[in-house]
Amino acid sequence: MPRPVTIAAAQMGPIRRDESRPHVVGRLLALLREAHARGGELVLFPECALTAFFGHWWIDDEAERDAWYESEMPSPVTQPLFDEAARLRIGFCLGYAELAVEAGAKRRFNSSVLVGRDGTIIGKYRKMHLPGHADHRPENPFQNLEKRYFQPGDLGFPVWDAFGGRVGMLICNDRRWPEAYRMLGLQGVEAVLIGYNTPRHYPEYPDTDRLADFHHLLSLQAGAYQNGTWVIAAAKAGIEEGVEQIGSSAIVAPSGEVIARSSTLGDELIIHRCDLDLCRTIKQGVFHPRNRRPEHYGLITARNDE
Ligand code: CDV
Repeated sequence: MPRPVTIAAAQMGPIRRDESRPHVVGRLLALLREAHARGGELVLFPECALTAFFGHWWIDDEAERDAWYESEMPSPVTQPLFDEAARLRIGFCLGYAELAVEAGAKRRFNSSVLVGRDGTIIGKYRKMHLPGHADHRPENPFQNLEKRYFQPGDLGFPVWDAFGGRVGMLICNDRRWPEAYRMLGLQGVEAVLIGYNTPRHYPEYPDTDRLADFHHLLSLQAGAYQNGTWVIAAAKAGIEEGVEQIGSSAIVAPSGEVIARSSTLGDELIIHRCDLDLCRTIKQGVFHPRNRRPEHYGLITARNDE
């Protein structure tokens, strides 16, 4: 029995450093409405979708830094997105920088929420794999300060029964790690939603610059096929405050085939009617659990280096 759910990846072009959140929310609303007009039931927005990717520059002052995070979700600024989603009966996944106060201490995460068609939050994920560095590297053309600005996620790799199937979230760098998909795959995930900001240039290893789109798609396609799941990925693309970021937002089938791919570096919606039942062929076929040998995989969690 087919189990179709129409999912959109809402790629965004760059966000200016001085662009206000209400203006950005206006852009998200336009993409949400387009998704609805094209039959969408669930829309994926990028990682840290409400502002420019501030991890690319050094900020000394704590108050100035904190202004880049959201201390509530929804907030008065993001509430219109939740209200419109509920009115249109369309769900969404939104990435944002989260400032939480837990046990009296400030904690900062690179997070995303999954929101149902009634506009209420179904679940939250906090990015586990933080790339980059914590030290100041002013000699680089731009910095990647995720290790300074965020803590690793502490919510594990949850999945939720939603939109007629089983849904999980990853954020950007997570998509390069087989273990991240595996954690979701072992819980029967059928759709993995991934927002990202991926600079084309890797200051420390520029040899890989020419391969940025290839490695991105390779990671999505492998994750999809090896776990028998749909993978949907939405970029923040284009030249943002001098940093060139890849596009290639994509919808990948459980077969590993790219079914839809963005063709610009701006705000652009791609959409597909994803049959969740296609996951079964791959999960039960070549990757049937009886063929797994978890008793021999201990090294994966016991060791971190070669
Ligand atoms: N936001 C990210 O996690 N970006 C990384 C880059 C810095 C390598 C990525 O994996 O795309």
